[in-house]
Amino acid sequence: MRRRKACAGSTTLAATLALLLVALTFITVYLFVTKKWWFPPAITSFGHEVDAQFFRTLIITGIVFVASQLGLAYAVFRFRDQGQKAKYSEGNQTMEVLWTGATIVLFVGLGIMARSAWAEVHFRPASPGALQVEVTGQQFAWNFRYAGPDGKFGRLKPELVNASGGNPLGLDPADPDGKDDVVVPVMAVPVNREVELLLRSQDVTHAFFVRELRLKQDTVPGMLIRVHFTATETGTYEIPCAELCGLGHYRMHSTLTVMNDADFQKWLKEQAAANQ
Ligand SMILES: [Cu+2]
Repeated sequence: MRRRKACAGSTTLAATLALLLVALTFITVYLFVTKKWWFPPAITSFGHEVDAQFFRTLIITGIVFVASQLGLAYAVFRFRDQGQKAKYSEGNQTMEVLWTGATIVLFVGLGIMARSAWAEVHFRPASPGALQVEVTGQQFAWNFRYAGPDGKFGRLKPELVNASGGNPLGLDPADPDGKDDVVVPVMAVPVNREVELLLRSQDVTHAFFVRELRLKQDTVPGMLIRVHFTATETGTYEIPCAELCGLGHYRMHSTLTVMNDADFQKWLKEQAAANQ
């Protein structure tokens, strides 16, 4: 039986493909190392922990990515068509056990390292002195409610919801606790003070997201979800809705302004006056 001759074309093709893989690998690494497109700086201690976790994950997956892409480039060239017969391989059980074991160790290890940051936001309740802000998502707007000087949120009645009539949350005028509640379409919080968000939705699932807080939490109809944070930098940050919630989803966003305490008290008083 005559063997097929090696053809020069396959060497050129394999070398080109291998070089392309090497080039793509280095371009990708370059983009990450130079931080060409990157997150805005975090403004909470939780945010710094998230970034540290992201960095750990990036280093580990980055090493695996580079090694596997270079390995693939090597294999593409080394095992190119040279007229040889394909060989059947049973695989290598030791290697399979090794890389499955390594993957388990890496994933479980990363999970263990992140657990305190996760627990900090989701399992530890906010401290008693935290400022409470109720956040309500609806198609396609955010509304924020502050309890006012009495520190108590008034009762809401779904049948009283009337956005065009100035009562987007359905505040019950008969409840004295709600008299001083302040409802606004933008959010402000004092810097360096813990803030507890009470997340609600009036219709479908939305998601409260502020990149600089590194905080993203769904708002779910029928549920009251609590998260908390302490912002350490003043500034204005965007609050987009991060859950595809309908045709107007793209325009559902608001702003979070972190201000010093005096400015915040003044802002809250102005909003209260405008609410009357
Ligand atoms: Cu939404």
